[in-house]
Amino acid sequence: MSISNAVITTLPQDFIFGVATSAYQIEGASKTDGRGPSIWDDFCHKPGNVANYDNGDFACDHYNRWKTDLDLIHGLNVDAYRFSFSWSRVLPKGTGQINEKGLAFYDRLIDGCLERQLQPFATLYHWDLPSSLQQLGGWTHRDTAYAFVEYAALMVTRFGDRLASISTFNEPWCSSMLGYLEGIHAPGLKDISLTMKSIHNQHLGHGLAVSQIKSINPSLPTGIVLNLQSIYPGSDSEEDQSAAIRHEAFNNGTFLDPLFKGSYPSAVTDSLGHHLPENWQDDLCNIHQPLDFWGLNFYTPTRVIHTCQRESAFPHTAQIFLDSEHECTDLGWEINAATLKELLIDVYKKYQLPPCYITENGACFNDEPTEGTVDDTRRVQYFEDHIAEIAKAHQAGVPIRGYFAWSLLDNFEWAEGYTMRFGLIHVDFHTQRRTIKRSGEWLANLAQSHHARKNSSLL
Ligand code: IFM
Repeated sequence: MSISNAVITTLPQDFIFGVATSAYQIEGASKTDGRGPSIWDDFCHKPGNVANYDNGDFACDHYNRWKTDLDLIHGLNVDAYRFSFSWSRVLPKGTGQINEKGLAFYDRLIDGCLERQLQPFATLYHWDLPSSLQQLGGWTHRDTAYAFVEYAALMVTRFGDRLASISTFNEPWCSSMLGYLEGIHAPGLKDISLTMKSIHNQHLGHGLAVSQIKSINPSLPTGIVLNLQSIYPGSDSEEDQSAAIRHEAFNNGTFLDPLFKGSYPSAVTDSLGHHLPENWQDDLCNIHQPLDFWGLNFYTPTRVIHTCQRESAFPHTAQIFLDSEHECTDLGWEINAATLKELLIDVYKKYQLPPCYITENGACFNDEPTEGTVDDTRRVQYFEDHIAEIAKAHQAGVPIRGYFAWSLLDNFEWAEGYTMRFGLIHVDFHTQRRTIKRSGEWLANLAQSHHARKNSSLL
């Protein structure tokens, strides 16, 4: 299988390819060299929260294997590596005392990227809040936003001059909706009032951190990563069409509007505004900051219907799955690449946005090695189809600068533990043996062809 030349040549020449990971999902070494606990350590160690009672204590042991893992990334011929910092590794209590050994790890990692010509794309927050901050209320407490600014300042002062970019948050939708509303992610709460507060305080942390980052290092490209939903009504009925509009206001608008317009959607404030922190309006100008880029993480479309159950809260919608009509991944997520292009075009129509990177895209298929190879052709097809749609979106005028495959390695997939595999590289979690899958080889060929095209046009 090979991606057509036509696709490659429609991507801009300075388009970058990369691979992505996050700290808690791969680092392990959860108690090593002074790292403090995070909410995910606490959540995993309570029975019933994570499949098989799995946890990130060892994960992919990347803390010890970073050098050979960077060699593997280099071997994939990609331009960039997107990773996240573990807040509690560098500030074990979230604020105050700095852990130099934790900073030294990221020093080694970033220098290791640069030695291998990999652009380091760092994310400050990929869900692993230091436990001490959760004890004070976590994201429901305004002080967590201020603690986040202190952490951002520390990281940018130390590393800003060696990073290719910094993102404040990865998928704040997940931290708040899955962590505070659905209770399936840390900290495991189910409360709409706490959810709205957690959303607002993350926004505030983002906005204040962006100003701080820019005052320390004005030339460091700064952005945020969102998992926007590509939303479709489950039927043609008027009820379901209105449901889709409400679902979009709640799940996308609550994030896009404050960040890029300086307001919340009125449908959201009319129904849920009383749950926002007092005087929330005064924060909007701090939240709405100019950004150099934003990242979109995309996996699957969302189909919704109206729900009239009496206990249902705004937006009064329920998600449905059309698994009989579309192929699905091993996590049951519908595969539908065209919906990525539609989302990109739609969101640029509705908002004034800076250029975008696809900061995550990938699929869960649990293929295992046979005779030393992992033949994950379904993942290759998934990547091909999605990159082809990205090229179409680019041709339609969407400013897309790059694509990061999720993920470099099979890793700790949150509530699914180690049961669900997204890697380009297979990990045997008993031996930590890495096996490059067919999708890894495919990405290496794609990135190489893209470089060849770039180089030939320079001749
Ligand atoms: O593994 C996650 C990642 O941490 C955030 N985005 C979605 C991925 C797949 O579920």
